[in-house]
Amino acid sequence: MTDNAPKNPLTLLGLGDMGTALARTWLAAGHALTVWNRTTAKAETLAAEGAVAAASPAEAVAASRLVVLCLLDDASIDSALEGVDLTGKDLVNLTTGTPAEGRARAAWAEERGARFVDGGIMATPTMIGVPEAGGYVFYSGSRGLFDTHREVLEVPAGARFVGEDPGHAALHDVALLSAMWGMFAGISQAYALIEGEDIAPKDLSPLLSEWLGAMGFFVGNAAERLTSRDFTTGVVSNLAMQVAGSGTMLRTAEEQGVSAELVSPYVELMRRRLTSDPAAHGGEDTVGAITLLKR
Ligand code: FVH
Repeated sequence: MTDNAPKNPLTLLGLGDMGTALARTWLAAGHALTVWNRTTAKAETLAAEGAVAAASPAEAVAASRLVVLCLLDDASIDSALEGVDLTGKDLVNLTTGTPAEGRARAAWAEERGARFVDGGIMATPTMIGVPEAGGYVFYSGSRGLFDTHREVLEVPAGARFVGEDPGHAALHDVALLSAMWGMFAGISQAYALIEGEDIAPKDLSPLLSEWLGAMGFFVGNAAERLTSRDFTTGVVSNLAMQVAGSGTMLRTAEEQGVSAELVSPYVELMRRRLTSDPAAHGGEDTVGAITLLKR
């Protein structure tokens, strides 16, 4: 192969913000890329940049063994691939979904004679093709598919294979996003508390960043305690104290005229753990409260 000969071909279905960002990295890396999008104008834009615009999903799928999906949601996959022959294809689904949707989609692909890997993108479109931005994609499902196409999959962002259960990429994705939402909720509460006071958000900002960094130890602490089921050894801030302290947080919100709706569910969870058996749980780490979440 000469230096400018096209590299491994692939097909991409879905040219929204994320799909377009992915497509541009594969084109820039010299891959022969066939694209399809429901709204054809987006495919024409990519065609002007070197992709081949297919007239239909069937034509796009027929063009390459590796077929990547980056559509809005799981339902849009059915709508795009209804009746399309997937025999012998390697399907990589980067559409965000639940673990159950990932597993059902894997069975659906297998019934149609395709190998399947589900993906969870841990990046925004602006992080795609920018290695220093730290974005990556969780993959799970067929190890054989992943190994065959790893090099192509690593072009837009890092690739982390998290096992052969096709639901696990989505589960990792949602676990990390859930932690992110919790963090966003806490940060939102902090800024709401100072609103209207003589404290500028830009002055609180570095303090918040520093504090969240210092409190990052909770991630590893929780993992260790959930593994050992030891919630009491070496506790530095126990549950009884945290629950007592939460009263101050709630009263401060009240004084500042700020709703406590973002933080009160976590306070309630800690309180429930404590009141279920104060003698047993008062000296515990707050990690013990996690055990109440599983239904
Ligand atoms: N953008 C982001 O920040 C996040 C980052 C993490 C991963 N998500 C997920 O990536 C999937 C695609 O997201 P997106 O940003 O590209 O989304 P849109 O710009 O809204 O594009 C949606 C594409 O899906 C096509 N589409 C929608 N419905 C259908 C359908 N029924 N049949 C066929 N295609 C459909 C849509 O086509 P069109 O509107 O242009 O015709 C776009 O190509 C997504 O799962 C995120 O959760 C992104």
